[in-house]
Amino acid sequence: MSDQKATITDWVKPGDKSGEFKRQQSVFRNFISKDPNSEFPAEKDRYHLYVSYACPWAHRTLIVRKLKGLEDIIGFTSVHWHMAEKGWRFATSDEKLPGENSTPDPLHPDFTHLRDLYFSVNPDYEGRFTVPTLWDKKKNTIVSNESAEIIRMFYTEFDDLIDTKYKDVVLFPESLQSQIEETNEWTYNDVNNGVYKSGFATTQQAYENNVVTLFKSLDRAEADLAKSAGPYYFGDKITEADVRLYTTIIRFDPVYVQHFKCNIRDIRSGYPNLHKWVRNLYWNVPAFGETTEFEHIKGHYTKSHKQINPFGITPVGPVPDILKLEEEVNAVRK
Ligand SMILES: N[C@@H](CCC(=O)N[C@@H](CS)C(=O)NCC(=O)O)C(=O)O
Repeated sequence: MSDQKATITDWVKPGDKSGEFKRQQSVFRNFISKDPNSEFPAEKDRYHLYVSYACPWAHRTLIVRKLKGLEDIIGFTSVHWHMAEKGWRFATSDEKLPGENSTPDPLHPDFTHLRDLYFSVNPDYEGRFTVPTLWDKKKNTIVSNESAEIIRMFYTEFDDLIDTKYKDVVLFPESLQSQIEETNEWTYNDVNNGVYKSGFATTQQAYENNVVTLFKSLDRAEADLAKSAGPYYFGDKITEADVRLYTTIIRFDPVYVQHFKCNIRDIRSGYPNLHKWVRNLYWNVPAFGETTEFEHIKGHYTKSHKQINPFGITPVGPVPDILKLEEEVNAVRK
């Protein structure tokens, strides 16, 4: 045990000799339900989602909210992209940030930081103040701060309140559930979290172990996409596998390649199938493209992680953040 006290920006625990970043478990794990007698029943305008456009976990929830047509049912606020000693903060009323709803907290005008929300529920809260946070306006409490579970609630529990066309959006179809779960296992550990484990490592060994595993799993995703019978991970319908992989791949070239040293290859010149897949989602599916805010993404990582980038200089490239559908980098152009 170390007697050094960890602060919010210590990504590897002080005294941990492995140099490995270990992500904490989320603390609030309640579920919204269709059942009107449940503790958190699905209702219009009862729940509010706090996100950061920068954060890949929160990004999942924004994508699913739109895919399922929940825009009028669940409101949201994005925090400012800059995270400092007190964690995420809300934008102030004089700040103009790109992206819908990057505003002060509309529900608690005196809250300056996301942590205020957590402390209002539990003044002794000792966990991390993470996005996404799903808030219940009736009970004034946090329903969940675990994106993997929030998206699953959105898949089904509001189905009685939405149009048939959105009810028919099935992101976790029974016939694919075991394959999706199996894919989640390695995309979560090696890819979604793998970029963080590479970038936050404080020893050469921890970095190399994680970055090599990350690229092996990207190779696997590339091979799977080559075999897919349609434009999406499992054929011609979007599923959870697309949502979960997208939020890392869209950040890969603009941020992870240089900031987290994930540079064995990049997506645009090294992974033709992933590149085609991610561009199709970004340019052709509004739930993906319209929830992607590169200014938040680039600003957040490069200016918040001072151990990695002490001067907070944001690299200009790559230009552009994402290529158009038919464009290719020189190395790939035929
Ligand atoms: N398991 C959580 C992870 C969420 C998470 O780690 N979010 C990051 C932003 S990308 C965060 O808010 N970090 C703040 C902190 O750890 O202090 C989920 O998937 O919802």
